Amino acid sequence: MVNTTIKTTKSQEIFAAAQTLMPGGVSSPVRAFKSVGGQPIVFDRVKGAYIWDVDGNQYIDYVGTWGPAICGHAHPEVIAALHEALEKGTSFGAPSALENVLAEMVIDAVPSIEMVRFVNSGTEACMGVLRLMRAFTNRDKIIKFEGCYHGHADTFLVKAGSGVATLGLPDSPGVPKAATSTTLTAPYNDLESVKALFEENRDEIAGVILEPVVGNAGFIAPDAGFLEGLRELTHEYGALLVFDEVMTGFRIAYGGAQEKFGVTPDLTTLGKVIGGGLPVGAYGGRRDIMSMVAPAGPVYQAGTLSGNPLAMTAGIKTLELLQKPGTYDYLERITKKLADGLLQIAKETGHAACGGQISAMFGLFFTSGPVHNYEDAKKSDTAKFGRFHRGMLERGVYLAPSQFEAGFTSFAHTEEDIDQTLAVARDVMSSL
Ligand code: KE4
Repeated sequence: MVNTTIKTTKSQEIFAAAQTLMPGGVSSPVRAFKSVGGQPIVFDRVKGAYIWDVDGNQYIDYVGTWGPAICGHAHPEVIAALHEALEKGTSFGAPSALENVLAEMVIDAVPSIEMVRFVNSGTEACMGVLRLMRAFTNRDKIIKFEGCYHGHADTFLVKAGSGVATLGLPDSPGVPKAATSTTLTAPYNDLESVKALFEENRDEIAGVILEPVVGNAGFIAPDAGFLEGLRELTHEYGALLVFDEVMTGFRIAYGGAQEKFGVTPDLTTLGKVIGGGLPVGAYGGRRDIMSMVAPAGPVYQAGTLSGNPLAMTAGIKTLELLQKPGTYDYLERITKKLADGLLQIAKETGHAACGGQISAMFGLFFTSGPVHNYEDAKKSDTAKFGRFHRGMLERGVYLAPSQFEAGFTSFAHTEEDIDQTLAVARDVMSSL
């Protein structure tokens, strides 16, 4: 057993102070390590596939600031582009050519998007798309799936994933019944339950919103025919199909899960990767729908820092880097090696486990599975996952601090990083 007591004195000091200043000591709940136990490490700096904490410990990073760092952290070309942009100011609050550039790149890349609106987070993107789908159809109800997370706007905080699942929050206090009375939920991968909801709420459902590959209940892939089935059902009942690709956009493929699976929704939300690590979200889709957004149409949505030049610059450079030939083949190859390796090691060390990967997104559950939905995911041994997480952390591998999150690779991760990660995993799983 490698010496597993890493020095985290400074992290502990800083986090203790943080807890007196900010709720839970964090700016976002999942960072608090509540479900995996132990204290979070405090980052000092990141570069490529690596993190250094304030005590000088180095880690191989599989969170990648929750998705944006798909080119590796602080990519030199992104940093250089930002330095140049900084000289021209940090925010305009007015049109800039940079917005045209990133908008064209997004429109060219994502099959469903003919027009796009930039906002500052995935939550904002999902809020905007919710209002728009209701305005376009003149219907109020929506269908979401248990375990899927679409940001923290009231309407979506129903059986949500990510931090809500992590903290076991059934539904957050402070959300009025009126805000969620129009939110219908179904188990992921269950077309029959969706059809039943449409039958029971005929002509009242504005649309169906989902993560086309789930990352917020742990990693759950769509069953064959699920996405196609939703496309048919929404057409049949005059409802819209919305892919929340905040996590999967430009990660599952350059054109997102909708390109990978060949199913085109009516509207798409984006975030994370398109900001290259700076705050950017977006929603976009059919021109006839997007033309309803103010000031072109009556659906109001606004934002002081939306489309700001720094975030646009980081997004543009990140997408340019992702356009390099072979990028997604590389991501698929190293991530498959990692995911397959973890499952093989779990088997060899006697742990029931299942999981998988698609492109640069992967996940592992400690249950024999299979995991098709959130109920299945909740049957996994989350306590064992917590011990696994801590063991990996103490040996220099930083995994998402929750069973109900996905793992992310980048094209900064090398074969050696994967081999090192698997060697550490074997050590940890042998002693779980
Ligand atoms: P943000 O508001 O956090 O930028 O995006 C919300 C969101 C919307 N849709 C999907 C599919 C998402 O995954 C997210 C945010 N993802 C979480 C991680 N699972 C962000 C991490 C956090 O909450 O701190």
